[in-house]
Amino acid sequence: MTTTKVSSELLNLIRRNSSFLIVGHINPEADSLGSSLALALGLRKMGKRDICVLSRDPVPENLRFLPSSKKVKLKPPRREFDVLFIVDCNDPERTGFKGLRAAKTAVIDHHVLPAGAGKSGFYRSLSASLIDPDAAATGVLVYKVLTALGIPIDKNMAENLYAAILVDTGGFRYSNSSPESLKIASSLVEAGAKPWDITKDVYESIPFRSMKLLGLSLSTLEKKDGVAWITTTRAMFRKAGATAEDSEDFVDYPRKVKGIDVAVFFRQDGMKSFKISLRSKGRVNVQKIAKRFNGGGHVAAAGCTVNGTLKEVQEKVLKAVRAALKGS
Ligand SMILES: [Mn+2]
Repeated sequence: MTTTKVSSELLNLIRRNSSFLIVGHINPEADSLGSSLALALGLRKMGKRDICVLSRDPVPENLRFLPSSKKVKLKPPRREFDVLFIVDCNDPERTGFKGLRAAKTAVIDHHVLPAGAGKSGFYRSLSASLIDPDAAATGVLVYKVLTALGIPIDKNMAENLYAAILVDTGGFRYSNSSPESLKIASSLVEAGAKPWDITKDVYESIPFRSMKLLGLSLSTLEKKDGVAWITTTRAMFRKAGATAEDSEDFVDYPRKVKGIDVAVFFRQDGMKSFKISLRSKGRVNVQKIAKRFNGGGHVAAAGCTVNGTLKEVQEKVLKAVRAALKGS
């Protein structure tokens, strides 16, 4: 059963059960972790004692400030839970785990369901769900669930939910910075979340090596026909003593260039292998471009891997981007 409103099925599922396994997606970010942790804290406040927050990948360094993030488990407990909550994704595969054990399953998420999902066995098997692609963050939905249950939002829940909404709205800059997400953020600040403290942890704690790598990469910036791009080579990673993780948000920089429609980031992973990140400012669907290279993603953010020399890869990818721009 899937709905975009907090349903009585979902509330009753929480009220009537006592053990909960909560899992987000692989490579978790603030929304996945903050939503999972806030939900766990809320359930605990209701008196539920058996709650486990699970993640396939460890909590990233810059999110270890999230209250109770130390309790995140990386291996599923052997026992069966009453309820499995899948959070900030809607495909069990995205959790990175196979065969998680629970009597009932529910999804809380704001991603678009895959085409034809309604007919699939997984969605039919759900006991309850809250799937609203119009929600700015899963944190918004968890806030609504906790509020509907009458749970007072404490400081620890507020910090987790504020971080979730902050990051998924790009620091309250993206078009999903709606009256609703701003109102909820405001009530989270009232509940004790400190915007500057959280901003410092999330945005102003870049490792030195990563900043050095950014400098090297930005020196490759080019712009042509509405496209801006930067490249990070293996030599740059070596020079900065950095790894792929340190270049996580680099595609945001060419996107900031005035007058461009598409930003591309070329990251060299192997001698002849490049990870490509694509961002659109709204005119082009970059997911379609990524799909041509067997990648995927969303309308405004997508990625793929392309093999070849840097020159070959850039020619191929930029040609596809230009074609998409012409067709738009
Ligand atoms: Mn999210």
